Amino acid sequence: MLYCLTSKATDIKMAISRRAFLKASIATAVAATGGLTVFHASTRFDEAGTIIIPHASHWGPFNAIVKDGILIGVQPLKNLDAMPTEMLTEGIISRVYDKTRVKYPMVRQSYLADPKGDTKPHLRGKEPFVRVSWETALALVADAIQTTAQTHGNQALFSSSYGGWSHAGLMRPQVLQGRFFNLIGGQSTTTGDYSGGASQVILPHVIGDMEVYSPQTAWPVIEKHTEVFVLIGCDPWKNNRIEFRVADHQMYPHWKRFADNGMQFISVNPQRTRTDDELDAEWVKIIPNTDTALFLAMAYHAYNQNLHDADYLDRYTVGADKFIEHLLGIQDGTVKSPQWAANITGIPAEKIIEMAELFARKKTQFAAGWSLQRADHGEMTHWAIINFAAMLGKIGKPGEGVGFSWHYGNGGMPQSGATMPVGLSQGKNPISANCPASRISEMLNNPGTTFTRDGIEYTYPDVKLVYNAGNNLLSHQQNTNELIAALNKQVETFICQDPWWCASSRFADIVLPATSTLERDDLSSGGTYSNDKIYAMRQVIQPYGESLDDFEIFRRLSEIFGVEEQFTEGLSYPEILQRAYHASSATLPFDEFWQQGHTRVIAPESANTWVRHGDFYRDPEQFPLHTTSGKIELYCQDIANFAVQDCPPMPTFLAPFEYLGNAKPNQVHVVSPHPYMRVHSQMANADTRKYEDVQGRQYVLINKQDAERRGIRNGHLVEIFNERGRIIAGAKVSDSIMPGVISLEEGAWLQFDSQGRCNSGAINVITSSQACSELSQANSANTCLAFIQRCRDPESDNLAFEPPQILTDERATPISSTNITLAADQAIKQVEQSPGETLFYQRCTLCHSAKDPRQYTKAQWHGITKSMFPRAGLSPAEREAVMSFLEANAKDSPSK
Ligand SMILES: Nc1nc2c(c(=O)[nH]1)N[C@H]1C(S)=C(S)[C@@H](COP(=O)(O)OP(=O)(O)OC[C@H]3O[C@@H](n4cnc5c(=O)[nH]c(N)nc54)[C@H](O)[C@@H]3O)O[C@H]1N2
Ligand SMILES: Nc1nc2c(c(=O)[nH]1)N[C@H]1C(S)=C(S)[C@@H](COP(=O)(O)OP(=O)(O)OC[C@H]3O[C@@H](n4cnc5c(=O)[nH]c(N)nc54)[C@H](O)[C@@H]3O)O[C@H]1N2
Ligand SMILES: [Mo]
Repeated sequence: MLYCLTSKATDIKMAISRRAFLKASIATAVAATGGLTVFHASTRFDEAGTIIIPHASHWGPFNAIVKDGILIGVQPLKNLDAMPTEMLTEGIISRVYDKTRVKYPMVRQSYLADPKGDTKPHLRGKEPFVRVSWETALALVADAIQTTAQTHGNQALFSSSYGGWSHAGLMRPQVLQGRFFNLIGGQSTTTGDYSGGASQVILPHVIGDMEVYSPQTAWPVIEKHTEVFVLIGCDPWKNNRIEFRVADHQMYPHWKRFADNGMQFISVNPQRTRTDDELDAEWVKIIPNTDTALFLAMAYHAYNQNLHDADYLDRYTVGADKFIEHLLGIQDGTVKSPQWAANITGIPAEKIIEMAELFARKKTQFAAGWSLQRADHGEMTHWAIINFAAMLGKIGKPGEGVGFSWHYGNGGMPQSGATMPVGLSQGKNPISANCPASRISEMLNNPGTTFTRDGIEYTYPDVKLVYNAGNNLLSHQQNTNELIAALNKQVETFICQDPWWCASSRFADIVLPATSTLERDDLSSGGTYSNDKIYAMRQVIQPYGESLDDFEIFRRLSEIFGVEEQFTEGLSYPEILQRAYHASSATLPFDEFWQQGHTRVIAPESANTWVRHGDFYRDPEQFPLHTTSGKIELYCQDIANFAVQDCPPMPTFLAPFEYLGNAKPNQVHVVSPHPYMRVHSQMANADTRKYEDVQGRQYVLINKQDAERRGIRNGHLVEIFNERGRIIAGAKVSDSIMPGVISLEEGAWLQFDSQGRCNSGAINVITSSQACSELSQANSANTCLAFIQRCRDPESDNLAFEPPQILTDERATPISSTNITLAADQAIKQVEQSPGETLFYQRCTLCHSAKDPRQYTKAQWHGITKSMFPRAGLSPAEREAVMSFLEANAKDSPSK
């Protein structure tokens, strides 16, 4: 495909000259890695030698500018992206050529020396890697999979590839991994996620949907009606900088308009956010993990002052009597008064009263982020907000009520309702053993023990092999030292598939280098809820080193196991992409779309007036919620029946295992928000880190008062520590964080010094892996106390972005693929599936949806499928077939 530069030429030249310094950094990277010799001229070159190739990413769509096979510039697309970020314009290009790329398949030295003997797992992350051929690497992988499955059963194979954050395309590694493993007898997997782990379990019982992944009231309704917009640990300005698919930042001008038109913003947060600055929000400082107390007290005050809406409670809720008794302290003797909450939250009682009255009087939209539920007893916080909003009679009214996804996926953009392209499916996993996403260390340390989640009992598998593709387990899981010890004790083979020497690659036994999306074709769409654009992610450059596409890696493994035909469905890679495009709502012919790089789907006019919970409010009899009662459950009998001690049946303030209320002298509370200049750990190695890092490390935000008391100044190195670990970070002294609280963004890479301190400032070295409760078994990353002091003895610069030591004396251990019989052994176990079951596993299991129909009740499935079916693009008949499968297998199905 040839491209002509005409009208856009000037723009591009400007973009290129603005990014001129990037050429220099590429040149440095090229020099540092011994020369980028693999970049042959692409067939897409035009005569001038400079070509533009459309691509798309979590950071937005863009034109890649390529010269002589090298990406020399990234040009944002103003007509599609309302606010391109530095991550797009500078980050993508700098990380693709960074020295942290994995150039060749690698095996840890002691593992390669004796793959089935003493592999010395304690040397993971410490000893050199040996470069091997793909043949050797895949033979080792296949042999480890086969031996493990034959010795311990397929349940001993574990996928830590829980999430799909690797990239924006259809060909996500964790999906391809699931697809491959499910063809050879399956693997143990994670269930739930880190993001909204607590709310996605409790809220279906309370309000009939997970809420955290649901569309929000359309912005025109907010603009017209809302007077007060309350942000509770919610930072849309930061969190919407990226998307799960392709960001386009279309909500940003609307947020600005809300503020310009006089909408009042109030932000309840231990730190002041970018959103607060942009929208001029009033900052109400709250002690972390105490939001439940605040909302209980406001509910008490509303009741006490007769500001509540008794008719609304009657018509739309159940359990108000019990909840009000709780507020009055009838059972526990504690009145949930503003004074009571003031002592817990640190917010003066008068302020609590003022807010309760303001929210009762004005048209108020409550928007909560998810960080508050990544905390001990995380189930309580969103629920407390729901109960307060219901007391005021707000849920479902235009411009009022609750929303738990304003900060995610451009919440507030009208939804097109169109079908977006969907990639390959994972298929059905024959293994039912699973582990809640954040409980991996506990699983490894306690094989065979039982646990409950949402009232169902499970048994932890006895895991011997961990496969990690497109996930940074060593960065994302809490309590890194505990995790490393558990992996070293229990896991015989740890495989990591990633383009970079990320935290996890370094601790793996076998590292399989994946191409980045720039090195292959793919498709994507955006935004998350609006679903109004489909993007081509066309190949921009040749694969780096010997890296292979994720699809190709799993295709080769499938070939070794004799299931290639099933893996590819007999289709070529381009055919799979074209099939996905044709199954979407797009009308533009594929070739035109591919040339142009995107196509739009227009949202219908009616989408502009959509109100979250609006149907229910208008007619609760015709549109009941999918809770047991069909109403909002202020007290929930289902939860009471589970009788889980640490998750009471109505919102209750329970002291977290660590918070300022039980801190030792000098301890601070550590919150770990998502990064402004990264997607988790992605971009940690990019040039853009210069904008945020302090002395080359993750920065920590600390209040002036706290800093002064400890002799810490802006730019100093500090050591943050507790009984779980120690990290070194760089101090940003600021008034934007309240005293007693420090904040470190999650996602730094790892580098331990000789004292076991992480010299890169990776937060999870000090966080706790304790579950937030036995109901959801979700993580409690934001429940963390630590000490902080000046660090005067760093041993070196941060070396997390130096590649590990690599040896080149290969000793190949090729293993004949004819020995691999696993798939044949398993094939006989495959049973026939109903059409609904097939459709469910083919089309409905991507992203955040549950994979096991038994995890939800029939009613809950009706709630969840409301957004799942349109996303999957099922016809009415297909929906019916899937629903009957789900009903027959739901948690409360009589056949279960
Ligand atoms: N730029 C960027 N955006 C992202 C991501 C990213 O990595 N980078 N990741 C995406 C993903 S996977 C997810 S799950 C979402 C996460 O979305 P969230 O969980 O909502 O986001 P966080 O940034 O963790 O936290 C938001 C705010 O909560 C505050 N906070 C922390 N603890 C408390 C508390 O106890 N009470 C109150 N009131 N506030 C508290 C923090 O100070 C922070 O300002 O973000 C998504 N968006
Ligand atoms: N303390 C604390 N910890 C947290 C959180 C918190 O708030 N606080 N948040 C949690 C949440 S909500 C989440 S979602 C997780 C996120 O945790 P992860 O999803 O593990 O985070 P990422 O850093 O995005 O990891 C994606 C990996 O995919 C790799 N990758 C990119 N492109 C490709 C590709 O094409 N192929 C392959 N094979 N790999 C690729 C990247 O290099 C990277 O290593 O972290 C959790 N951890
Ligand atoms: Mo997340």
